[in-house]
Amino acid sequence: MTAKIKDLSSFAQNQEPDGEGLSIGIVVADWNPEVTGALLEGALTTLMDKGVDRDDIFVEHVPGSFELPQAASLMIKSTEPDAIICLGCIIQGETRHFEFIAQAVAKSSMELGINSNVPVIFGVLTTDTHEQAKERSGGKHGNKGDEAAVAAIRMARLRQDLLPFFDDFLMDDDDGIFFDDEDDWFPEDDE
Ligand code: RBF
Repeated sequence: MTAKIKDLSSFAQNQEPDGEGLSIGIVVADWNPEVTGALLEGALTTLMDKGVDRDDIFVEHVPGSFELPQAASLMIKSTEPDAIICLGCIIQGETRHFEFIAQAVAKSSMELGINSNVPVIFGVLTTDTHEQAKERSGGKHGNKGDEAAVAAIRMARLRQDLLPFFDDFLMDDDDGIFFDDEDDWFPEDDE
């Protein structure tokens, strides 16, 4: 009998995300609130469906998407979640700031995740029209808040699986998981 070989992605897809015991932060932008409110609703419902306790979900609101990475950073420091979700809605037709805001938020969110080692999930809609945003926040294209919740659980589990192997590198007595400086990546041999 030939063993069925599964690659990592098929393995992950076949597994039901299990959120039990996780703590998740959500930062949500209040610009286009009917859209971001629906994203938040979707994220909360899915997190709880997958076993995350409501008491372990921390929600903070910010004025607009531009503020999401800053708030996510503050939340990582204060509540030390297993993952954090950024929810926002940037509509091209409404602003010539579109490219600046969208690119800044995407880049900063990714950098925050890499530098803090807490997964940061990008749940920011960037659409041409308000209609397209509605379709992706509980309309015919689903709810991207749901997808962000599943991504957060999967990345939190990945982090939990891999972090123990790197404890010596990642843990710092004063600052928890944060690096003080680049040398922490390559500690000198004591001898
Ligand atoms: N924030 C959003 O989340 N989505 C937007 O579509 C959006 N459009 C904006 C358009 C303009 C002209 C300005 C000045 C701000 C906009 N913002 C938007 C708000 C922005 O993310 C931020 O909250 C403010 O610029 C304050 O830093």
